Amino acid sequence: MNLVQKIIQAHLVSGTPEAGNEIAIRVDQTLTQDATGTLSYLQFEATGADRVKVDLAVSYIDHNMMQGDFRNADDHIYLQDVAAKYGIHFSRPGNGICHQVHLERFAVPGVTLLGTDSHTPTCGGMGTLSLGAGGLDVAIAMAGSPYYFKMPKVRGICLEGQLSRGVSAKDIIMKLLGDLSVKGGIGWALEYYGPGVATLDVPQRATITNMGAELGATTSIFPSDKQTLAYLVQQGRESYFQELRPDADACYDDTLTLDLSELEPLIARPDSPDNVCSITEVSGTPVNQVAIGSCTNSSFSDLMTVASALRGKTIHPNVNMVVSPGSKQVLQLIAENGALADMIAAGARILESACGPCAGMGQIPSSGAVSVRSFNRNFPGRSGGLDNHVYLASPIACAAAALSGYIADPRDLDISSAPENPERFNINTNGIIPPPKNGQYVQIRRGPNIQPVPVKNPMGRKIVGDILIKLGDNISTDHILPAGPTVLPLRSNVPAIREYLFKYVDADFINRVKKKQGGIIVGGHNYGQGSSREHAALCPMSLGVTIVIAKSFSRIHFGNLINYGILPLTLQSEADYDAIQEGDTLNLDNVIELLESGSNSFPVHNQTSETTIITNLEISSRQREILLAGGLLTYVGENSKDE
Ligand code: MIC
Ligand code: SF4
Repeated sequence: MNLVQKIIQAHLVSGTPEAGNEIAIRVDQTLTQDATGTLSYLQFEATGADRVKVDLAVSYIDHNMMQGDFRNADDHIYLQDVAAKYGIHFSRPGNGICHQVHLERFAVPGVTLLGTDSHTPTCGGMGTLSLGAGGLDVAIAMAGSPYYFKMPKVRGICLEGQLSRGVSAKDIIMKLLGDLSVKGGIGWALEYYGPGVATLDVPQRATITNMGAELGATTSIFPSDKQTLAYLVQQGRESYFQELRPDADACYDDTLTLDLSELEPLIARPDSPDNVCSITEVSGTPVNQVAIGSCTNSSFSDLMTVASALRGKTIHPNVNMVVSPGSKQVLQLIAENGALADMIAAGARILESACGPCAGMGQIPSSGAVSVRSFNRNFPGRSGGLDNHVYLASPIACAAAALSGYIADPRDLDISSAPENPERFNINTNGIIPPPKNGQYVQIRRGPNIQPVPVKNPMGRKIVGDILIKLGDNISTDHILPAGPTVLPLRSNVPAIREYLFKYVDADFINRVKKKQGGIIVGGHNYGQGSSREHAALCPMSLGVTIVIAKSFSRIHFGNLINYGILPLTLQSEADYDAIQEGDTLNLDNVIELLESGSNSFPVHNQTSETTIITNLEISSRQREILLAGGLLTYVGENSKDE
C-alpha cells in the first residue's frame, strides 16, 4: 500500500477504498479559522452536541484581523466562548495562521485532520492525512460523524536530486502547477516519495503540500522520516514522532518524476497560480509591492532566508515591502535572534502574524501596481484591487524583487551567511488557550452581526428557473463571493454578505437573482476552485438558486453545493454548454423520482430553445438523501431522530 491508502485504511469507517467510491473515515483532529469558523460552530451548536467528539479540535483567529468595527471582535468573542464551552483549543488573535500553527503545535504523522480551509493539506508535510472541507462538514465531524469523500486516485511524485542555490520548495510546486494546471489534481491525492524527499525539511514539504490545493488535489502528503523527527524535536514534540512510509512495493495509480537539481526559479504571472514561467522570462518587470507571508511561505526558515538577503541593505525606493510572519512563534524567534531587526533596518513593514494581504485584508496595491507575493493565489480581485498584477514566487525571489525594484533572478542575490536553524526552539505556547474540563456553564456571547444560518426546504418535484449567469472555466470561490476588508466581517451574517455575490464578475447579478427570486448558474470547468468558503453555496441557496450546471466542479465546492441542497449537474459535452444561454428558462421534472431511483441522467429541458440536454449527477445514495432533505443539517437531524 502507499501512504495515503495506509492512513485511510487505518481510519476507514465505511466504503471500499477504491478510486471513485465514496468512503467515510474517522476524523482525529479538526481545525477552523475565524472566517469560516463562525458558521461552522453555529451549525455545530445546531447539532445539539454537548462537546466535540474528536481527539483534538482547534479554533484559530487569523483571517479577520482588521477590526474596522465591532464585527470582527464580536466574532472572535463568540469563537472563544464556543471553544471553552465545547472543548476546543482556542488560538488567540496574533498567534498565527492556522496551518502554520497547526503544523508547529498539533500535526501528528498518521492521523487525520479535517479543516474549514482549503489549505488544510499543509499538514501533509508532517505525514498527516489532512483534508479541506466546508464548515458544515467539519461541524458534523466535530459532533462525531465520520467524513465522507470520494476515494481519490493516488499519484506518486518521485523527487530526485537536490535543489540548487536560489531554488526553493515553492519552485517545486510551481513546476507542478505549470505542468498540470489548476485542474490537474482534481480527483487525485499527491504522495511524494523518492531520494529527493530526504533533502527537504518539514517547512519546505509543507509549502508543497499547501499549494497542492491550487492543483485541486484532494490532499498531498510526505512520508514521516528523520526530517519529521528533527522538526518535532525543534518543537519539543518528539514524543509524537512515528516513522511512516509507503510499502517498498507500493502501487500508485500514476507516477511522475521530478529532478530537483534541474529546477530553476519560477514565478506565476497574473491571474492564476498555474500561469507559471521561468523567472528569467519576466525579470526586469518593475515592481511596486512585495509581500512575504501566508500559510505557504511564512515559516521560521522562510523568514530567516529573507532576513539574510536583506541584512545590511535597503529596499528599493519604489517598493513597499510587507512581511507577515506565519505565527507568534516565528515572530518571537526572529525577534530574539535579530533577524527581525535586519528586516526592519532594510525598510520592511512588519505586519502581525495573520493571513493579512493574502485574503485581501489590507495592503491593497496601488492602481495598476505589480505585486510580487510569496502567497498561493493570485485570482483576479483577491488582492483587493481589480487592476493590479499579482505574481507568486518564493520568499527569496520576493526578497530579490524588493531589493532591486524589479522581478529578478534570486540566484544573483548575494546572501551574507546561511540562515541558522537551531536544533530546538524556545517554545512559548501561551497563544493557545486549552478548554476547561467542564464547559457546561460557559455563556456564549453573540454580537448583533452573528445571524442564524438559513435552511432550505426539502427538494421539490419540479425545478423551473432562468439562467442567471453563464461563466467560463476555473471560476473560483473568490469570484463567486470575494474576501477583503469590506466582505470578510460579514461572514457570520448571510443576509448581508450575499449582497456581494459575483460582485466583481457581474455587479448586476444580485439584482437579477433577487428579481427572479432565484434561478440557475452555469459554469465551465473546475467551477468553485480555491477557497472552501461554504458561503459560495449557502448565499446562492438563500436567494433561491436551485441548480448549478457546469462542465466540472472542484471537490470542496461540489460538496458544499450538496450540503446546501443545490443540485450540481455536470454537462456532458461542449455542445450542451453552447446550447444554453443566460436568460434561458430551464426546467427539470421528476426531481424526487430521479434522485430516489439512483439515476445519473438528469434531463434538463430548455423552454426557451425547446431543446433538452442530458446532464449527469454521479453521487452516492447518501448524497441523494441529503439533496432530498434540503441539505446536510436537515439530513443529519432527521437521521438522529430515527436512531
Ligand atoms: C483562502 O485562502 O481563500 C481562505 C480565505 O483561507 C479560504 C477560506 C475562507 O474563504 O475563509 C480557504 O482557502 O478555504
Ligand atoms: Fe490565510 Fe492566505 Fe493561507 Fe488562506 S491562503 S489560510 S487567506 S494565508
